[in-house]
Amino acid sequence: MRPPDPFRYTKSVKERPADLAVNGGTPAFAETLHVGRPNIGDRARFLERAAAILDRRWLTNDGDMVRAFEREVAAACGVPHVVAVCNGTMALALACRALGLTGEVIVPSFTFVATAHVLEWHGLVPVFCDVDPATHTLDPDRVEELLSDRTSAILGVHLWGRACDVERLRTLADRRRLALLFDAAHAFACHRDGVPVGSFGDAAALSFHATKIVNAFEGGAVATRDGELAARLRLLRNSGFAGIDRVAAVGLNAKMTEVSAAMGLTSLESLAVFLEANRANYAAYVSNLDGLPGIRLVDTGTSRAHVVIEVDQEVCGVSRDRLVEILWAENVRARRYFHPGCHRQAPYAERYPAAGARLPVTERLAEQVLVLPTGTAVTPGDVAEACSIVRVAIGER
Ligand code: T4K
Repeated sequence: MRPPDPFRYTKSVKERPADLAVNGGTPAFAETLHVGRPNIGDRARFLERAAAILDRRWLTNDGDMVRAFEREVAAACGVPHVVAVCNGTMALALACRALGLTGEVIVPSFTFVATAHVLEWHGLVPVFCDVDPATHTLDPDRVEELLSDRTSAILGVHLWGRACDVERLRTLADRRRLALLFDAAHAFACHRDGVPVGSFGDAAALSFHATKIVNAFEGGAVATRDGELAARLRLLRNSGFAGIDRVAAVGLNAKMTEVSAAMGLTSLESLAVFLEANRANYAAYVSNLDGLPGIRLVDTGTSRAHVVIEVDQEVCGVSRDRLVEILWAENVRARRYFHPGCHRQAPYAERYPAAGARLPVTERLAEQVLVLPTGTAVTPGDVAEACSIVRVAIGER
């Protein structure tokens, strides 16, 4: 006999189809359950830091809080250099510029659109590549097929915090002297065989957006082992200023503010609490979705900051989109990240109308993937209730 599972909940308000809110039942949650509800650390610590910032009258531009945040993030990523910026998009943008990318860049289409937009914004050509069906990250075999004389870099995305096949991508990049950049927006506090995911590649772009496990309201950073690259990034984030009135590069204003860094530092102090909440919720999802036909829980990064399922309509009889309607009616705001794939969004859809034909895994995932709520605003009991809705929706009760 199996021992009792502490994460398995037997009591739920949704037992039969008539209970569903789409069929006239009362919504399961009075307060909406969001994907990406921010984790809030110790308020008193944050307010103390905010007061210190005001007292110092140093609000932005490489202040003490930003420097302290950079040190903490560098330690967590196991790299010597971290350059904090205003968001993850600017982290990617500055990294592309600092690495001197030109021509074509291989990038997955199954990602947040900012990954592709950054390339487009720089006048680079995003070459959309398919992903591995198990990990949802770049498929190195498909990458190899797309390399050309115009390729200057591979931009992999550690989607859901799950590391790309970093060894094979490194081999491909080295063979052709390409830059290897990672979008690690989802990967802070994730490890691969004990190695922080943010440490891979020539550089990794992190996001500390409100919805991320550690947040700085808005924030981002580039992590790298390369001191010269870090120095270029520092120039680029501050309009190219190399001294008080000497401009040495075409930079932008990508600076992180002190109050953002204060939130980031406060958030980092509670990281263990956030991780514990994610792990408990993930265990509850594993337990309560166990054995549901046509529902696959994806093995996401070790922070478990993302809970991702694939819904196979052929097996469970309900489409992902119908499941979204059912969950939203119950006040569970599950999200269709990253539907419909960058290649089907402007301006890429018009430019590459046939791209879908060489992206079969992306096309399927864009139709089947659903992201479910987790984080400190969600409890294992909420998870059990949300899973009971899925069960009833697919006729498993
Ligand atoms: N690369 C990848 C792979 C990424 O996923 C992202 C961003 C980036 C690069 C770029 O990093 P950043 O430049 O954003 O730092 C969100 C986030 O805005 C974005 O950061 C994130 N990825 C993306 C996956 O999701 P939206 O428009 O779906 O999120 P939003 O702001 O509507 O928030 C989602 C839910 O979270 C809301 O329904 C409610 C809840 N929420 C949100 C905020 C901001 C709250 O409860 N409180 C809040 O303060 O894009």
